[in-house]
Amino acid sequence: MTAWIDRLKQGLARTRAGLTDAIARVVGRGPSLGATQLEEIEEILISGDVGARLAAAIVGELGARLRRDGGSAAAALATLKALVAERLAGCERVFGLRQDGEPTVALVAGVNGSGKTTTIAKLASHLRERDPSLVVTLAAADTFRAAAIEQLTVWAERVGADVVKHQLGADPSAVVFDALERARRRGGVLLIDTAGRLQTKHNLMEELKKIERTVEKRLGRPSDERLLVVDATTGQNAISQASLFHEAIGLTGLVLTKLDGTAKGGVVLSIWEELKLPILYIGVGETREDLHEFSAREFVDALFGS
Ligand SMILES: Nc1nc2c(ncn2[C@@H]2O[C@H](COP(=O)(O)OP(=O)(O)O)[C@@H](O)[C@H]2O)c(=O)[nH]1
Ligand SMILES: [Mg+2]
Repeated sequence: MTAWIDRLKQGLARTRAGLTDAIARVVGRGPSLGATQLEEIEEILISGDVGARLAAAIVGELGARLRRDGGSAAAALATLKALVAERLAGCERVFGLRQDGEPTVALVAGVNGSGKTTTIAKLASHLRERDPSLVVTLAAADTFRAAAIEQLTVWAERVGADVVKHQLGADPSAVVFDALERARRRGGVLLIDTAGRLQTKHNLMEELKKIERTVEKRLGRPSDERLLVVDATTGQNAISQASLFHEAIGLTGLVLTKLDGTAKGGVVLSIWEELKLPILYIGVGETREDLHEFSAREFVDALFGS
């Protein structure tokens, strides 16, 4: 656990430097916080991808609380930390496994390069760590690039999962159909890797809908999770992106990747504020240890130092 916190802190170092450390410098300039400093804090929050509306709301509340409590500049950071934690309340949810003997099915979507395949591998590894006897099947439903199928196969071997794949260019729903057969026989969890071509958004969404229909037809129920993998470095675009996917397949939650590669980790806040979709996991690196169940408290601690 401690090791993870250190990893998280290391992963979020850029965000801490860009956001929290910058705010600490503003706060540290004088004994109390004036209007100019509050404005500067708002700008820092916006540049850290907290989103303009939310940044204004947080700073408004910060000013109000400091006036009410007669808080010093020193108290400002603690107040800000508390405010951020309050904003994130309710945004976590764990990935649950079905207990009725049916396979747990998770459809994983997202644009190209967001980290779907890597996240699936990390998730498989994480779930098997939690329960070494868990059977994990991966469906290579990104059939558009040979490299994608290959990448999933390599990961499957590494994390001890089974992979169902067809040839390049095959119908993704046919892959999913076969993978569902396999999962129904073997039980456990089925993670479905999908394509994410941005240039043909319409077809992409239609295809995801078709995959979901295949699941519903085969299992007589929707998939258990429809997760969107979002690259945190995408910035505010991530929100409109997520809305499109949500419209198409009704997302059940998000995974935010690459929080290690950005100073804009504030996007976690704006995504939750705008979409109100739970964040199940965050990725802070490229190895299989770099995925963790999202905890608002740990995130805020890592961001503000504790
Ligand atoms: N730094 C960092 N890189 C990541 C993370 N997640 C994925 N990546 C990298 O992002 C790139 C694209 O990932 P991939 O899983 O192939 O994306 P996909 O196209 O959505 O399947 C790969 O080089 C991954 O190693 C993360 O949390 N942090
Ligand atoms: Mg992929």
